Amino acid sequence: MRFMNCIAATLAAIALGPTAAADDVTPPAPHGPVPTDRQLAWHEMEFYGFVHFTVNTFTDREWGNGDESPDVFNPTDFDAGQIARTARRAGMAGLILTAKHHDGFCLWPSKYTEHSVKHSPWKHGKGDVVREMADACKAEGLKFGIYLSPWDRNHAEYGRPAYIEYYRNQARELATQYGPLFAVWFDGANGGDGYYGGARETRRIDNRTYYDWPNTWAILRKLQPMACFFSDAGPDFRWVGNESGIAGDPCWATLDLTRPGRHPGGTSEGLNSGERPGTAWIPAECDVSIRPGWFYHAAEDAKVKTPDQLLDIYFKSVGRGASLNLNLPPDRRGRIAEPDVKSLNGFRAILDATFARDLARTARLTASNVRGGSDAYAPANLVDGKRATYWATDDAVKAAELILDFDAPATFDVISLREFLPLGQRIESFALDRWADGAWHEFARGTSVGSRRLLRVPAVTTGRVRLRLGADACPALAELGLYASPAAARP
Ligand code: FUL
Repeated sequence: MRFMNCIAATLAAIALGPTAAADDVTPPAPHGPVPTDRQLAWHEMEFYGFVHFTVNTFTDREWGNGDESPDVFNPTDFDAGQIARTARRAGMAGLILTAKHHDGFCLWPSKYTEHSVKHSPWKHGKGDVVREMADACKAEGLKFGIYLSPWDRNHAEYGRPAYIEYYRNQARELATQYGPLFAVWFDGANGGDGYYGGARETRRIDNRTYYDWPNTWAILRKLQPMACFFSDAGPDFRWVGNESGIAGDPCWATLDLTRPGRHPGGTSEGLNSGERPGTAWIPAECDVSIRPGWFYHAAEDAKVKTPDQLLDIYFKSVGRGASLNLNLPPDRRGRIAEPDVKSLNGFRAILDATFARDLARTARLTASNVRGGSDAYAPANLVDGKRATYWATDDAVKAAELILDFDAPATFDVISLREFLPLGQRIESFALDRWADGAWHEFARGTSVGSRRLLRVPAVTTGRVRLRLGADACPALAELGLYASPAAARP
């Protein structure tokens, strides 16, 4: 009771008292590992897609053996514009194309191999899927990225040093000929049986040493400084440890790089939840296909994820601070099939309706503490729609509260929180209460926030909401939003 009085007095003082005009109040010091500029740009994307397309689309397989004839690659109506448009309308910010999958077939006319589109019947060997996808993404305002499988079941030298040179040459081609890349995706499936130039044998490699990743990354960094590199262990973003699109709860953006086995293709321990405090900022990506397989199979037309399933994935990936990489596999025409488009449209319509109106913007906000009493760190920053401004407290204040007062009772069932990422992941716990019958009643709680935290709750109707934060270092919160999904809005 005494605690409540004290909080009430502080709130009143902040609400009434003059705020020190304090442009000179220093920002909080960063806490723990922090993101690079390229990671911040990637965080802003939140939702993008994979495009799995190659000979497998025509052989009805998930992994080609490497002995497929280029003759099989023959889309009847390839339409990169339709693929990019579908992605943009679904709300995606970019697409990552399988320029080369494990079978080694290249979707661009690489000068380092004959195993590519140049020997396919498609466009009489004059086509370039990577070029068309890169251009279509640009036209739709999407960023473009590539998947270049390290495992190559076609190449005669796979498993030997000469293959690494080949792989790097291909990476250079892709990094120099197709404009800016936002991501290069290095898959963890490596080594096994294959065609290998006719040897048809099993080749095992040591994931830790064979690829000499630091030097491949260095080559690509120079050519594409803003491209984020994916693997099980980063360096820029990490696998989330499953292919079902579900991040852990919590899902910290940090990893401990000193853990044994923490390298590309290494252990998946700790990837789902991240590791705190961790030694590096390596946030999670949830990769999942809209269908059971990564490649298109007509037999899966009736198994496309429903709008509700996609929504659930969205809340468990983007809503847990990870990004969502949703695979849209083109069919044999080279287009996104109708069932997938329909499901994406339904999913988007629900998201748009949910996030159309932020009720927090209609409330009066009062904080238990504002850093230096300065407007620069005031709670108004939570509802200005900007990730660059934030509410922060004084350094000594690691537990803080915020109250939202509404003129009339508001009904919502979705809560959105974002930390100010350049200062690191500081919040350890949060809880939300509603005011009813003269007391606070908790209706939601959680731990990690990071890039974004979305919570779905049974609809709450109240005139007052309280957010309580517990942090490792004074919190820096960039957004608080309250929304009503179409379900909550229904009487
Ligand atoms: C896996 C691959 O083996 C699958 O074929 C797919 O590309 C998926 C995204 O990554 O490791």
